[in-house]
Amino acid sequence: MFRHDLANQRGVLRDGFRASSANADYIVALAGNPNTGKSTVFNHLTGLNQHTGNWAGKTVAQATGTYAHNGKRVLLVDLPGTYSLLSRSPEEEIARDFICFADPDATVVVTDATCLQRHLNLVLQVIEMTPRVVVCLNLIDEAKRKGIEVDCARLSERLGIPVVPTAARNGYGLERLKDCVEAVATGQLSPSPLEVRYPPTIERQIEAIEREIAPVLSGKLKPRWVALRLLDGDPSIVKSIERHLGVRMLDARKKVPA
Ligand SMILES: Nc1nc2c(ncn2[C@@H]2O[C@H](COP(=O)(O)OP(=O)(O)OP(=O)(O)O)[C@@H](O)[C@H]2O)c(=O)[nH]1
Ligand SMILES: [Mg+2]
Repeated sequence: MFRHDLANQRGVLRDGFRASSANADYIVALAGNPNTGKSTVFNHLTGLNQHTGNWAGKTVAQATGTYAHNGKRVLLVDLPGTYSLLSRSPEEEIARDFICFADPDATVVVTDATCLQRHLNLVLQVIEMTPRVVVCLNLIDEAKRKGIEVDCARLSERLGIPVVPTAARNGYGLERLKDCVEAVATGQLSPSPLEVRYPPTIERQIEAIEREIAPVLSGKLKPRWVALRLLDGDPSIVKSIERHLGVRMLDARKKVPA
């Protein structure tokens, strides 16, 4: 069942990203490295029901569109193509902030089956933020042509999230992708993603920071993920948290161990 209360709470945040949930039952973000077939997936799913513009306050293009599935209306947001979510560029910051603060009901990460290893970096970064993730293993036709076989069941088991093989150019696998997205967005399926563990010295720092910031975040963001970004020395996450969640990070920031 769709979580109406949560939807209302998130409404304001989503409007800030020009992704109003007013006419949709749920919101789905489409992330992925450049040139993985995101727009092909997006066009196939949304057809002519698209709207293009710019992200609020940025010169980066934004495309949103809707599709209907099992009687529900889904708003799909095509995020800028990024290799990571470390906010080193406006594109990376938009993708990160949308997944974090617009709190989509599901995030699809489109990957290239012909060079999967390179794409898993982004998948791991997204599952550090949210468990509601589906991997779209695109270009499976190209992979087959090159003699590359991917064990999707094993990959899904290792990552702890659904993995759907697709060939978006001819529509292969996209019905199954919609089913998986719906299952994750509605909570019918609750993935438990792999948690990347770091060496003990880093884990101790993560725990110390988590303890300090958890009360400030009050359940709105995963403290572990924010702690990792603070350890990265990324000041933009503090600004984004203050802007989007309306909380003060200043005190927590002072206590971050050197
Ligand atoms: N063979 C094959 N080609 C595909 C598939 N999906 C997309 N393509 C092709 O891959 C190219 C890139 O696709 P796009 O959809 O533009 O990729 P994108 O991720 O939106 O790219 P950027 O927006 O530039 O990051 C296009 O030429 C597509 O036709 C697929 O499943 N199989
Ligand atoms: Mg594109």
